[in-house]
Amino acid sequence: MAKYSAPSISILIKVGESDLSALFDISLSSLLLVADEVRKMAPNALIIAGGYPCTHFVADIIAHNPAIDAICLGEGEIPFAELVGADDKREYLNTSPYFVTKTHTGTTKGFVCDINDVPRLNYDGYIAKYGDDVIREYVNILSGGKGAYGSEGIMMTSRGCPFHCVFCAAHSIHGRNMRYLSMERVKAEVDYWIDNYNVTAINIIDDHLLGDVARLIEIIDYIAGKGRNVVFANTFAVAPVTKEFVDCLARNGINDVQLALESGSARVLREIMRKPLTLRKTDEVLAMFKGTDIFVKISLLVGFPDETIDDIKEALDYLRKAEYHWATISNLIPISGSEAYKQIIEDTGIEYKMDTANVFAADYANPETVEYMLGDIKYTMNLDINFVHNGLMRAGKYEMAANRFESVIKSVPDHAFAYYYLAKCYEKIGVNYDNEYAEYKRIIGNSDFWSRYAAHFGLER
Ligand code: B12
Ligand code: SF4
Repeated sequence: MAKYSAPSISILIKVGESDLSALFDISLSSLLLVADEVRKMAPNALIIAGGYPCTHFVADIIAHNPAIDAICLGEGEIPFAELVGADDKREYLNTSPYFVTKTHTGTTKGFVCDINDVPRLNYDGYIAKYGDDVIREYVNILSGGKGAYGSEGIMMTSRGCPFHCVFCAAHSIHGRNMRYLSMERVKAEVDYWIDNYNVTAINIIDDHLLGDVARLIEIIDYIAGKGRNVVFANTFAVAPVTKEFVDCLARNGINDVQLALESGSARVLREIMRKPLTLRKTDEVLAMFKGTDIFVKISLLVGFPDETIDDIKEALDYLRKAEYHWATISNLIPISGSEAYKQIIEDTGIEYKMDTANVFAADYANPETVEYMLGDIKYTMNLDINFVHNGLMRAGKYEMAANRFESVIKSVPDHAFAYYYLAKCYEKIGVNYDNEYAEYKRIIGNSDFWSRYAAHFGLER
C-alpha cells in the first residue's frame, strides 16, 4: 500500500482500491486527472472520492468522470468504515445514504457526533516510509523569537464553527456546532508527537480554536510546558480573544499571532461578510497585545463585488491608525460551499474560475473599486498599510520594522517601498541609510510601476 500526500490532494492507493480526497476547489482538476490515470493502471479498481469540492459538485463529477465510481458526501469516517466492512462493496455504495454513484444518489452527509470516536491519525507508516522530512518545517523557536528548521506535529482538536462568515465553507462539511476532542485525548496526541518524533512544534489546524478559550489556554500551557512551540495554521476570530488568552501566549513565548479582522470597514464586516465583529471590539483586542512582544498580524479579505470605493476609504481610514504590526491581504475566492459562492456564482450564473482561483486574482471585485485602487485593491492596500502607514513604525518600533523590510527585500529584491521605509527606519535608529535611499531612487527611476506608486503616495522622487 502506498500513501502520497501533497498540499491539496491526497491519494490512498492499494491494489484494487483507490480513495481520492480533494481539500480545495483548486485541487479538483488534479483529482480528476489522477482518477483517470489510476483507472488506466487498474481498470477494475474501485475508485471513490470525497472532500469539499467532491461533496459540492457531486452530480457534475459523477456525470462527467467515468473513472470515478462513487463520491462520499460530508465527513468520511462512518461511510468509509461501513464501506470497508461491507462484503459487497459495490452493492453497499449503490445503497448507502452517504454515497453517490452513477445509478444511486445518496443524500446524507456523513457526520461524526463525537469526534473522540475517531482514532488518532497514525502517521508512523508514512514517516517510516518517507522519513522525517515530511514533518520538517520552518518554525519559530520558543521565546527566542528566531526561526529555524525543526519538525512539526499536526493536530486538529475540534471541528465546527458557529459563525456565518460568507466567504467560508467549513460548515458545509463540519457543521456549525463545536465538537471537541477531550482534553485527555488532546494531551495524548501531543505526547505521541513528542515521545515518538521529538517534534519542535505542534501545529494546530482547527478552524475556531477560540470556541472555548479556557480549553485552548490549557492546551497551549501543556504544549509549551513540554518545551515545544505552538503554531496555529489558521487565524483567530477576534471577538473571543481575552486578556487571559493574550497572557497565556505571552507567558509561553508564542512569538506571533494572526487575527482574522478581514475588513477595516464596519459596513463590509456587517453587511457583506456577516462577521460577528465590530471595530470597537477589534481596538479592545489589539490593545490587549500592547506591552507584549507578540507580533500581531491581521488578515484582510478584499475584492467582494459589493465592496465600494467608500468602503475602501472607510477601511483604509481605520487600518492606517489601528494598533497591529502587519497585515496579510487576500482577494476573495468564492469557494464552493460558501454563501459567497451562492451569491456570486449560483445566483448570477457567472463562471467560477476554479482552476485558477487564488488570492492574487481579483476576479469578482467591483471594477470601480479596482480602478480607484490603481488596478489592484490588494496590492495598493498592502503598500498603504504595511509600508506608508506601517504599524511598527507608527508604534515607534523601528528596529522591528527594519527587520520586516529587510526580509521583504530578501524575497522581493526590487521592492522600492521596502528600501524607502528601511531607509526611514535606519534614519530613526541612527544607521547610515545612503545605500537604501539610493537603491529606492534607482528602482523608481527604472520602473514605471514603482514610480507611479511613489507618485500616488507622495514619496520623495
Ligand atoms: C488545514 C487547512 C489548510 C492547510 C492545508 C494543509 C494540508 N495540505 O493538509 C493550509 C493552511 C495550507 C490551507 C490552505 C488553504 N486553504 Co484550507 N483549510 C484547512 C482546514 C482548516 C482543515 C482541513 C482538514 O484537515 N480538515 C480535517 C478533515 C478531517 O476534514 P476534511 O478535510 O473535510 O475531510 C473530511 C471530509 O471532507 C471527508 N473526505 C475528504 N476526503 C475524502 C475522501 C474519501 C474517499 C472519503 C470517503 C471522504 C473524504 O472525510 C474527511 C473526514 O471527515 C479546512 C477547514 C476544515 N475544517 O476542514 C480549510 C479549507 C479546506 N481550506 C480552504 C481554503 C479555501 C484554503 C486556501 C485556498 C486559502 C487561501 N485563501 O489561500 C488555501 C489553499 C492552499 C493551496 N494548496 O492552494 C477551504 C476550502 C473550501 C473549498 N471549497 O475549496 C476550507 C474548507 C476552509 C474554509 N474556511 O472554507 N488550508
Ligand atoms: S471564517 Fe472562521 S470564524 Fe468565520 S465561519 Fe469560517 S471558521 Fe468560522
